[in-house]
Amino acid sequence: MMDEKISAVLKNKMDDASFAKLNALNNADVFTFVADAIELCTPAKVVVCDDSAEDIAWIRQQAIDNGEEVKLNIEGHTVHFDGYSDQAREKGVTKYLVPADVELDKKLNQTDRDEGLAEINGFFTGAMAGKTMYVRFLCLGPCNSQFSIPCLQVTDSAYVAHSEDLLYRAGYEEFKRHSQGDEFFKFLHSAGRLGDDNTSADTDKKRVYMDYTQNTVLSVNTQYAGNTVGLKKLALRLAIRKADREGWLAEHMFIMGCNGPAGRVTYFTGAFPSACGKTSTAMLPGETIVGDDLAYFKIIDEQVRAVNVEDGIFGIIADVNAKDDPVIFDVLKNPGEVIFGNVLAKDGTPYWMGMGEELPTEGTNYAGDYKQGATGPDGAKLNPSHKNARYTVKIRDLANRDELADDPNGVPVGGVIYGGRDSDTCVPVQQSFDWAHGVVSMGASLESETTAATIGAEGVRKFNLMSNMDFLSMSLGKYIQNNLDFGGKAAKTPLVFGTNYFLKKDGEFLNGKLDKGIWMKWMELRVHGEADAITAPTGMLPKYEDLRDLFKTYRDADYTQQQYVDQFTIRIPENLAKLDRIEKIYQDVADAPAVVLETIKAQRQRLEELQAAKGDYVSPMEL
Ligand code: SPV
Ligand code: MN
Repeated sequence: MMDEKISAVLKNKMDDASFAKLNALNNADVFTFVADAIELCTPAKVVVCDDSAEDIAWIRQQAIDNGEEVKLNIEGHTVHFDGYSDQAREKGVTKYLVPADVELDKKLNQTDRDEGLAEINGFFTGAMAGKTMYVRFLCLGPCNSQFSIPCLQVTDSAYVAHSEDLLYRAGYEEFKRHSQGDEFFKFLHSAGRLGDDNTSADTDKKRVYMDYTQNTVLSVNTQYAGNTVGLKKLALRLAIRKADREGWLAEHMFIMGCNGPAGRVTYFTGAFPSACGKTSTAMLPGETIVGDDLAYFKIIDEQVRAVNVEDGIFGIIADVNAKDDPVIFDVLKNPGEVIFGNVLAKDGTPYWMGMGEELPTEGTNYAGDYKQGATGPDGAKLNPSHKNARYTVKIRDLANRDELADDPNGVPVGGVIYGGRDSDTCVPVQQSFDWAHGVVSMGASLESETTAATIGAEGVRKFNLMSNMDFLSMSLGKYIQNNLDFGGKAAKTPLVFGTNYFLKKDGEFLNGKLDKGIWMKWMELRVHGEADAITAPTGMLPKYEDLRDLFKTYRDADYTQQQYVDQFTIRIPENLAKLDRIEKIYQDVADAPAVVLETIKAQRQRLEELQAAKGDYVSPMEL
């Protein structure tokens, strides 16, 4: 039975149908969260949606009717704009709310819980005046599985709610499967006061606060999906803590199937910082996609298995073109449900940089009206589309969706890949010596040159632990230890690989965009012990002959020994400098597992020995 006071708050703002949907869940925690949100944000009305096609279509129409999305010419396509100063995740205002008696790792952005709540609740007060509050139920991971985490999203943005329909599995029925008191995640979001252009007007008061003690995330005065779509990076932070409590892993990783010889499919997961080729690896032509951004891992029957947390893709659109990314390009050019975000729109057609077509010199973009050569409010030269412009689609609209993408037990993981944007240090692909060497020297040593996916300067080399640094919600040492331990729990530990798609020589990239498909084929063979490798100080390298044959078979390309030597030369000074940087970081992590510094030390020793014997730059042919 619902508490009378709560029932009165709810009934006051919603019609009988909405109230009945909420009431049927018989979950006091849900009732309380929604009632508290109503009292705080004072919306004009509240609509509760279930999993029905009717409710989902209604949400999409709301986004169009209220101007958050505008229809484009192709059936099912819309465009959405975030404000000029709301184009990426904003780390500076994204914080954990930490109770007074708790110490959270000092590398994590945090604030006192009581102070943070007081501040953000101030911003939420009356934030939905005159607006509709949408109450949505979704599910992280496949429904009705041991991976499922039910989620409650309350938002005043139909765009956010619509995005979630594309990106996640519907979860109203999932809530019914759970009982009162079961853990679920909850998200309260308000875009806040809107300007004439329908974007958040008070972005100086943008805040994203994680109240992990309550499994709650609060987000206000922002629309950009990375700050607002609760189930994406906001939930990841909660999931990392839940995984820690329960002995599994929540990672910032894609999952894809690679086709091996004789119809074999081998699954890989991969962690890459934003805008480093993660999504394009996940959707490589000729292979199959399970997910492109978030993965949960559990041991089932002694096997490492992973599920896609999501059901759609919020992908970077810049440089997506017919030649390099044919699978997604096809989706973006044909009827079906797509939200284009922060692109250039002209006469009902979306355009973006690097699409392989000439762009109009004017239109509407992330700054409003756009004309070539114009500058933004801060004086910066405008791009036609934002570098972090995005598309949102359902994975099932991709031609190569893997047939196990919805399997409640996930897919078996053959290999784990760590890759960053690195112009001068790491070889394009190598395998670690074992799980711990991979977790430490590849995952826990991941660095990447910054991109437009977060606000700040681009091209600066940044440490990014397992590409999960932005989302880490517990101590670095414990998180690494959890990863180390996890591998040991399975009968067969996945192999670990490091990739680098961005290696340069004399200022030029050494690899083409589709070369990653060849690295994938090599890794697939390694998982089954069907390709040899050369032992280098940093890991095991492919042999020239194997790559040559793979390039010939899959690309009909002649891969020369010179290309191989340029790409796979061990650059010892750069590798040593990287070890110095990483070592310095871990010397400052009090609970870093001992194996971290030991692994760094051993790697340095191997590099120095090789340097003494053969000089600074050692060709793989000399190993
Ligand atoms: C990323 O930046 O890693 C993304 C997009 O996947 S966001 O939702 O902004 O996190
Ligand atoms: Mn991501």
